Amino acid sequence: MSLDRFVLQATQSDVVEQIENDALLSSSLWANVALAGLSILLFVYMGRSLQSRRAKLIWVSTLLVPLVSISSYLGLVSGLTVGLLEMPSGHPLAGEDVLSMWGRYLTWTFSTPMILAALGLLAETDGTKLFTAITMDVGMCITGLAAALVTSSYGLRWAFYLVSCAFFAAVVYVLLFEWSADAEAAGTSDIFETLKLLTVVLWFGYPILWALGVEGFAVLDVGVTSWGYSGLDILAKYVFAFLLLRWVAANESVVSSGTLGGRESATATPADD
Ligand code: RET
Repeated sequence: MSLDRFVLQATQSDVVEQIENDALLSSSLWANVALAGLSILLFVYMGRSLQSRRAKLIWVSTLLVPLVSISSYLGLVSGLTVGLLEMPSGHPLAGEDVLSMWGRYLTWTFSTPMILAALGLLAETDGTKLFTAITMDVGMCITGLAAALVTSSYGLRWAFYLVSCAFFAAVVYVLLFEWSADAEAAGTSDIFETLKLLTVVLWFGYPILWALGVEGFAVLDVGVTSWGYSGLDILAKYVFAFLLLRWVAANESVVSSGTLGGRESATATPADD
């Protein structure tokens, strides 16, 4: 095995060269850097006049989504979080060095909990359900990362994939059944149901893409897989966050009436209400 496998710098230059030589792949990354940048500016602007704690918390959670995203995509275009992995026997590309964009799975650990926090706050759920959704989601991302990084055994890649799916099932359950009821009670049902549907449908696209892409059955090549994730990201992150923030900005009174609501400067006690 050549020495450059062990030297981070050399590996980074190698993979950056590969990315730059593939127009489809590099455009899938740079498009997201640009969109994440624009989203950050737009979201800062959209949340500028929010007053209540709950609305502000939803805003910060939402704003963190493109902030994490731009960091994630800069990690990919710089080669920092991309590597050449030799696939184990049994894999369709066994023995070949495959370009793995593993940084995606790592950074989902930070972006997806923000999406769930924003949705949970919108539904005015309780701490237990929020904790459950977020920890299960982190479990999903970390085991998804493990599935992508295991090079010793094809079977164990899929074992991690299945564990990740089990975590995912818990997240979907909370979203579909627990939070829907909470949102109903909180009076945010209309927007919650729209965002829930958008989230659940799009999130299912990720494991499907993983299975079809180079990490799994390798039916799709690296560029197509990467555009698949980038396209899903555009909808599941920026479009989702835009719809949520637009609603919160226009309906702050509904949001601020919840348990975490109330103006920051408010001195009123519950008895005054
Ligand atoms: C993996 C592979 C293993 C099985 C499962 C997965 C699910 C990933 C999901 C990702 C969602 C990402 C989002 C990112 C936004 O920043 C890890 C692909 C179930 C649901 C919304």
